[in-house]
Order: sequence, then structure tokens, then C-alpha cells
Amino acid sequence: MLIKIPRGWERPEREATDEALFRDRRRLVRSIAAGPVLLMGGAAGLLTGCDDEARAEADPSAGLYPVNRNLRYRLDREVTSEKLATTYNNFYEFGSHKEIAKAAQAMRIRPWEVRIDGMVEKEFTIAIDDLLNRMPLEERLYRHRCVEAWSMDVPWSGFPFKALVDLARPLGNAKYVVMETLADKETMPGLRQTWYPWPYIDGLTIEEATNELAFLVTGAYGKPVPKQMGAPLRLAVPWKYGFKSIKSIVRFSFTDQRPVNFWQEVQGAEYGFWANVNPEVPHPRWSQATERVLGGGRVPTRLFNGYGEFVAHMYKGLEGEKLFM
Ligand SMILES: Nc1nc2c(c(=O)[nH]1)N[C@H]1C(S)=C(S)[C@@H](COP(=O)(O)O)O[C@H]1N2
Ligand SMILES: [Mo]
Repeated sequence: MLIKIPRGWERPEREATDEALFRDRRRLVRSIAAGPVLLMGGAAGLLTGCDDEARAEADPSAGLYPVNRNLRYRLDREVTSEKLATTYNNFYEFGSHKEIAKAAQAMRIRPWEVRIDGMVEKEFTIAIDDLLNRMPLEERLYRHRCVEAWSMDVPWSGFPFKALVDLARPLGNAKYVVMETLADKETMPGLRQTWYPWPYIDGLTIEEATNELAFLVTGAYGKPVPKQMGAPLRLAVPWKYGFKSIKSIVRFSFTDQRPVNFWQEVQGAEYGFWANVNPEVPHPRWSQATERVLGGGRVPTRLFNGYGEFVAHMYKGLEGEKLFM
């Protein structure tokens, strides 16, 4: 992300603790899931002779797609080719460059559990396939504008974030929802770059999360979303810079404290909490006036990435805040 890396960055104790807890949970999850995975693997193994690792990764959600497109959300450009969108990615857990698609295939996306905690009526953990079965899946065409000034247009499948908030039942005084990405040292070489504040986190106000545009992505191009794009569950908030659209989510925490997101922690002078797209507010090191469309030319960037009619009202009265970085 063209950042200047602060050397010798020390990661806070709380994160080390979280990760230890997380690893234990994962071990537990694996042992519980061993039964069904072995059964499934038996059949797959007979047909393909694939190894244990590959068997455990058969994606049980494949049969859910394609899903119906919601025509309320339209593009004024062509959909980006699947080939480009799936081979030019930002996913620092797998490396700090765009060619991480192959490395990301090492990520294990089953079993996968999502933890809902913090200021909710009752904390709980739900397996991704149970979540998928309970959520109303649809397809939406969304623009995506990276803070680095490139963009793409993707047919995402998934469900409104509001449906997850309704399931979570946050307490009345919760103001934010903080999301966290898987942090697995075994499969994510980027985690060896210890100056980054892993795990990747980001957050929204609950008003933003329940805005009709906030979308939790489980598929892309009519199939389960590929690992490099954030399988099995990633966010799409198209009016904000791309770094807010956190990938491979394992946790949603509800809180009354505004979180410091991953990029803010790395470089607070350049990245903030709100990160709404605005062509008139330059990044400290480059202009945001235009963007390079993947597979296309350079075009003007639009306020709120063209989604002002859906979201601008949420920022009235907040003009004193750094809404656009
Ligand atoms: N966990 C995690 N989520 C992430 C990132 C990341 O490095 N790690 N990069 C972000 C950035 S900067 C962008 S532009 C988008 C890129 O999504 P894409 O690879 O599907 O295009 O993912 C976002 N989500
Ligand atoms: Mo980005």
C-alpha cells in the first residue's frame, strides 16, 4: 500500500493474547470437524487421489451460486474481467504486493467459524456454512476504489451486513462493529512481517454497518469468493477506500469504543477511521482526483465513489472529523 514502514514496531500485548486464544479455539474446531471432513475426503480421495489437505478444503458452499442479482445497484462501467480481479489483489497476510493469489490458496477456509462478541445480548460462534444457510444471498455489482488510486467493478454475492447485525442483536449502547481477519502463522507468510499490527482489523459505526450498501461478501463472479479476495467472508463498503473492505473475517465485536484500524495503526498520518472516497482530498503523498480502472483507462474519481445518494446523510454534522482519509 505504498506505506513507509515504521521499523521496530512492537505489537501490543493484547494482540498476542488474542492470538493465543484464537489458536486454541482453532485446534478445538479442527478436532470437532474431523468426522465429517474425513467422510467427505474419502469420496473425493477416491475420485482424485488428492491429499488430506486438499480434501479438507472442498468448498461445501459451491452449490449455493449463482444467486439472483439485485438490480438496485448499477454500474456505469463494465464489470472487471474475472481474470484481472482475481490476480491483482491486496492481502498483506500473503505478501505486500499484488501477486498473492497463488500463496493465498494455502489458507484453510473449512472449518471456519465466525465469533460474534462484545456488546451483544448473547455472545456466540457460528460455523460459516450455518451462517450462509441463514442469510439472504443476492448478487450486487459494486465499484471498488483502492486508496492507491486503482479501481475495479465486481459482481459480488453475499448478504446485507444488516442481516448479520440483526442476528447478533447488539445492545443499545454499542456504537461500532469491529471486524478481524484470520491470523494463521502456518499459512500466512505476511505474518512474519512482525512490524505490522496483526491481526488485520477494521470497523464501522453501526449506522454504517446497517446502511443498505454495506455488504458481506461470500461469493464473486457467480461462485464462492476466491481465497485471494477474502474467502469465505469479506466486507464490501463501496463508498470507502478499499482497505476498509476487510477480508477473511473471523470475528465481529460490538463496542462503544472507536477502533484504530490496521492501516491507521501502521500510518495514522495517512489512513483514518472513516476513509470515505473524495477526489478533492488528496492522500498526503498522491492525488485522489482520478483512478486507474483495472483493464481500462484513467477516469475521474467521484465523491463517495458515486454512492453519495445512499450514504452522504450519515456524515452530516461530522464535518470536523477527517472523513476522507
Ligand atoms: N485482511 C485484509 N483485508 C484486506 C486487505 C489486506 O491486506 N488484508 N487489503 C485491503 C485493500 S487495501 C484492498 S484495496 C482490498 C483489495 O481487495 P481485492 O484483492 O479483492 O481487490 O482488500 C482490503 N482488505
Ligand atoms: Mo486498497
